[in-house]
Amino acid sequence: MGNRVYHREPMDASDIGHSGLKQWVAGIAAICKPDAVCFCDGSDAEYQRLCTELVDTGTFIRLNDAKRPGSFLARSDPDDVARVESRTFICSRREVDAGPTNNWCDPQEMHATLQPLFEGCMQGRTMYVIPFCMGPLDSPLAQVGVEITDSPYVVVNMRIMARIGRQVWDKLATSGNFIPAVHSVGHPLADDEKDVAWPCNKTKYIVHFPEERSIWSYGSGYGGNALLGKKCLALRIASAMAREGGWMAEHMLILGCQSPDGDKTYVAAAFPSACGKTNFSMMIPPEHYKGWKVTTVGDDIAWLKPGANGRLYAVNPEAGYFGVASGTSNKSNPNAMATLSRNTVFTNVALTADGDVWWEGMSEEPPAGLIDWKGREWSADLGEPAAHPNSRFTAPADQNPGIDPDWQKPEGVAIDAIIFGGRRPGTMPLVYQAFNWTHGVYIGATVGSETTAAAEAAAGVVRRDPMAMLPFCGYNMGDYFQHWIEMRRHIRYLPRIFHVNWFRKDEDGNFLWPGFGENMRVLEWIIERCRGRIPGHETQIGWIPHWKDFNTEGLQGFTRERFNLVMKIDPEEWKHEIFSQGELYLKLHDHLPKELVFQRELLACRL
Ligand code: O2Y
Ligand code: MN
Repeated sequence: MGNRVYHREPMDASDIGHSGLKQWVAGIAAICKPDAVCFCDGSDAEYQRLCTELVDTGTFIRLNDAKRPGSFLARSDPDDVARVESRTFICSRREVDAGPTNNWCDPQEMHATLQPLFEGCMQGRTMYVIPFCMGPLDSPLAQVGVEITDSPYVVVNMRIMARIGRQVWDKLATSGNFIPAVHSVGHPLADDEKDVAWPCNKTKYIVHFPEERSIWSYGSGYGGNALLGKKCLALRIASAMAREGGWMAEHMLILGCQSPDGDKTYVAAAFPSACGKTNFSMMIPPEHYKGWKVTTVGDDIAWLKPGANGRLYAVNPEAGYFGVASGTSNKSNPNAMATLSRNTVFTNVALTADGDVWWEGMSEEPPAGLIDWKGREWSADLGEPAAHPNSRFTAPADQNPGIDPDWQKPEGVAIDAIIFGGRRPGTMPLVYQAFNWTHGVYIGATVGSETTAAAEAAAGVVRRDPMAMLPFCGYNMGDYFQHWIEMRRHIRYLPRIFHVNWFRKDEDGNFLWPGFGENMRVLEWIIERCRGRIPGHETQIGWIPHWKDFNTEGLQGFTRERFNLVMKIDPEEWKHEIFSQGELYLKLHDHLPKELVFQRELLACRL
């Protein structure tokens, strides 16, 4: 193929005994025509070398080692700052299998579209081959992928986000299955052409072939578009695999909660993006919760599978956090702040005069002398935030002081509760419990979040995001609901299902619930319900807490009147809610399970 293969201790191409994989790599190299091919060993030496290269080429700024050891700042192209849903495709053979909520294209047509884009796209660059494992290496749920990329930024981030390198080469051995994932920033370099700090292309494609089980991504170097183990594999491809294999790939955090009696309960929770998932997964109970402890298994994705004992087990397929920096502070999430105190890659945050990082919400006052995410001297007069609102930290999960001791247990942790939630200024009480599994599926399927002024859509509109999976389900959403309903037959001890809403407002637009660590009070009620230790109050929409069973100790100003407001069920608001669900139901009508149609009818009758 005429490409130079780096011979670097301890890994080179001759170490790879997997002939199918080698053939695939050679084929991709023949198309993309990189200057060199590097098989990643995942070692610390390799990581350090790549970070130094990224500093030398201007992609990374090394942060002050005394303040932020082993950490770097990257600034992306201003046009490459987030996942691009409009350029994300599910290319199943039949359009109906992608469903009306995904962008679909015929697989052959899409391959024909991608082929010329990938032709020679890595010229002047090194092509990295990253073997990665989603899930603990020895887990029966683990899935191996191999990402080919021309972005050293991606290699460095993948090393934090997944288990990569020699351990995965060993797992693959000579013939192991893997999910091929090809990524290019789409910015070939002509002879002597100088590279830019953040190469990318205006043309972008993030493409999934669920039947082939492959991923192709072109034109973006950012987050979910480029770190292909995360949303692409662990959600879109995995959700299609899970449907066939009788398990579930969900956009859920997993946390453990230990009460003073030593009992531990694990819960999984799905909230749409920007509803505080990372904060909830790393919550620290308030002062008076002596003896209570919350631990993190995962902050974003859960793979769930029924165990032989009839319980539902969950693993976090990831090994790091790609968290939103903006808004993260010692008040909102002290464990996240500790996690990102070292060995962290920051993207699109502001740089302080002393070589540290800052973002809106980290402190009340911005420090003097900030350089913003675009590399400009920042002042409030610019009228723009210093950090991009979607600025990110990539940090290793094992640096989280609240990491759960069993977060890497191969079989996962047994889940007792599933929580759905959204950002709802009205209608939705602080917490309620589904009557049963099918009712819970209906609650999850109708999850919505009200759009904020920052979102593209008009503020105040409820955007439906079923199970928080709308951008991440690799097949027809109606079939996905059916899969949820069918899982009931495979789980003997079904988790209880709840809905929470931290965002309810009073008539003056003030939040009724303080949020953050106080969410522990809601979690306590949920856990006590799962353990069957307290009665619920039956309402038209589900079970809600009795005032006497809801722990308000030490919660200043939270009177019974306020409790009644935050738990209020207003039949008029609910009629509107049922009506507004109609849009989603209509969109999915031909694959919508009858059970969900009946659940909506039943709710209407109860109201
Ligand atoms: O904007 C991106 O590329 C990342 S989106 C993301 C990243 C981490 C966790 N969750 C999300 C999400 O959108 O749900
Ligand atoms: Mn997410």
